[in-house]
Amino acid sequence: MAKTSKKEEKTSTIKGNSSYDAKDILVLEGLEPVRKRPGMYIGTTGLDGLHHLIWEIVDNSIDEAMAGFAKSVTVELLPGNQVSVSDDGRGIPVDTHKQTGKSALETVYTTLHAGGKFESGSYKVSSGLHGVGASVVNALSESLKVEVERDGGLYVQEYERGKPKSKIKKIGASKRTGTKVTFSPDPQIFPEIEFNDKRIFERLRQQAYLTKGVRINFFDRRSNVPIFYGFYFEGGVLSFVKYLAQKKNRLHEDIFYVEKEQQKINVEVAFLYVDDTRVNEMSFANNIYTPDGGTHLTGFRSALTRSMNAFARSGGYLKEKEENLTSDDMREGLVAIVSVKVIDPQFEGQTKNRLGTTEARTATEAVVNDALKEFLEKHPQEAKSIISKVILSAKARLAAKAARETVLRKGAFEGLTLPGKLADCISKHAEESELFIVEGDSAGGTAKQGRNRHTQAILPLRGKILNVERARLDKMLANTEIRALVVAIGTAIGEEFDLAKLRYHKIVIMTDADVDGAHIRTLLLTLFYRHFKKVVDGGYIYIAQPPLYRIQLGKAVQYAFSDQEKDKIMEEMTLAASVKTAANKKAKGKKEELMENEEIEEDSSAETSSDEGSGSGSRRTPSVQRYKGLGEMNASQLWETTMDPEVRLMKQVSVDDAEQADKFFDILMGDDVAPRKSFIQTHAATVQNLDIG
Ligand code: 28G
Repeated sequence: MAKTSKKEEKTSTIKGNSSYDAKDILVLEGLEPVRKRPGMYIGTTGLDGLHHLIWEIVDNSIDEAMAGFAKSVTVELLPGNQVSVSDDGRGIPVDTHKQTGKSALETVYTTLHAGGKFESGSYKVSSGLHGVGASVVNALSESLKVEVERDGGLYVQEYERGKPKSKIKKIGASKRTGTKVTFSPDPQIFPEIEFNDKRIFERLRQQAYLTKGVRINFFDRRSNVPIFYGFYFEGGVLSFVKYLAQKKNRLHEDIFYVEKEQQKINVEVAFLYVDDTRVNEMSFANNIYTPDGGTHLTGFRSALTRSMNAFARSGGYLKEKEENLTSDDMREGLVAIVSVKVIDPQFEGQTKNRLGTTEARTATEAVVNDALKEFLEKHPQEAKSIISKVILSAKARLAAKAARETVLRKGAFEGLTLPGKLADCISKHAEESELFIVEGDSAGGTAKQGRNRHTQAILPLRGKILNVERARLDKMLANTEIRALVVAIGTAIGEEFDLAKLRYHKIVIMTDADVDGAHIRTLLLTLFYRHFKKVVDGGYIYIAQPPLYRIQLGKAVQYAFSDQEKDKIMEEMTLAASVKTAANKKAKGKKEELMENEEIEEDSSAETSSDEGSGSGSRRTPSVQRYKGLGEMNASQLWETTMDPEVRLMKQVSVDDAEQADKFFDILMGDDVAPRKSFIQTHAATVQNLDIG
């Protein structure tokens, strides 16, 4: 293609017509610039841009649906990189315009930005962010065919690289109406042409949620076995929220939903709370995703905050002296869709990912305020669940704030020497050093004796801290023992945190297998999660796995880490013993054997003393000891079962584990006894080794 100046580009298509002024020239620009700089119109000529062609055409069908004329849209991928899109709307007008000598259809498909952005005062998807129009798709297709059914006829016009092959023709009769566009992207423009069916049908699914009542079909007919997806959602964004929350635990049954027009803006919002700390909030303007939010999202958030605070106050959930719940408090576990449709949306920001239209804020805020007030009044169960969740988030926020203010002052941990209770390791290399945080002074003493003092350090923590402090996190950091731990870790805390200063690359929590042990573990994990997240992220935190049972037969000793394992070991040992018994039968009398059989221990929970060194060496029944705490092990037992790197089991703590602990922290450690009790009861079955008695 010959190089042309900008001026020439603009005027090149307005042949023989001198009555247009500059403004019209822009409107009636030809398609050459599109083929010259496709990136300007569709972003890239990579796979993004390729798929963009489909979105452009589909958007036109969706617009015809939103205008109330099309009921269904069908997208088909055909062999030979052809795509076809059809709708059952009115059909693009085909009659020839007197002045231009062209049909509306041809004008739409051969001129840039034709048609105007908000001609009939209706909402349009296609006027949105990219809204470059069908002519751009035409320009970038090696072939494109438009079929229109309207006014009793079937009309067709074909193009090559944006140029009509002939005038529009009526090729038959039809009683139906609608538009069908079939095109194949130009390989001269797109280096790679490979449509991704998943990408297409996920987008269509989203569009179907956002255009309720419209059916969107997708066929992939590229191979012998066609793939079909059909989307139709009567519930609109309510269905969308249901879909997003599908695999989550809902905190309440009924989903909030409103759809209303206000100040010529259509507002559609649905939300639900799930048992999660993350937010899943998506906003759309004219069916276009706005990842950076904007005025509509701001409006939604302020309505949510305002309504919830009003309800929490009037319902007595918030005391007079307590401060308002914040917008952030509302977000944990929220699954929400905010969708607005405005006549002339303004997108802002570098990437135009944010809605700027001011009226969208007031409209969304007003619509959600009214509807939410009513929802909370009519759904007391929902209201209670939501408010409780939000208040829990607020409490966590206040606790964290208090902790920052009181304990995390600059230099609060500066210049502190290593705590006296720490039995440090000899090595100064963090990579090989391990810190065992041990529950209780007595187990601490045992661990000190049993350890490899070259690489293993021991820090005993008194279990008492729990009962004394009833550990709020802020108070927790004020506790001398916890401060000792913080100093021992070496990274400092808050603003001064420095992972490079971590003194041990394994920090091992070693607690008893009972309720107190579980509490201390939760407390420590929460501490690490909230204040040493990078240490958790780095995989430096571990949980020791001490055995639950010691099983002995004669001089043979085995350890079991679960009830199942204990049963298996018992069985194996007994079997081995009976083999031995059979061999012994010949040597010893039958009477003795019978006597010994009566000693078989069945009850695993009964504590028995082992007969180590009883001298006979021929006992044939294992004895079982259940460890209630680390203190019941001697130093060598603790080493060989729990601390020896060669044989020990240790669980590396993931961020998810720590996040779970953080979630349960307030329940387990908080002042309210009732929720803690019910939590322990409901989770007892899932928590291993939890000794409630
Ligand atoms: C199948 C693939 C993509 C479409 C229509 C329907 C009308 C239309 C489309 O008109 C031109 C200019 C201003 C009115 C509008 C039909 C009014 C009356 C339409 C589509 C005409 C655009 N009858 N369906 N365009 N305006 N579907 N699907 O492109 O004056 S585009």
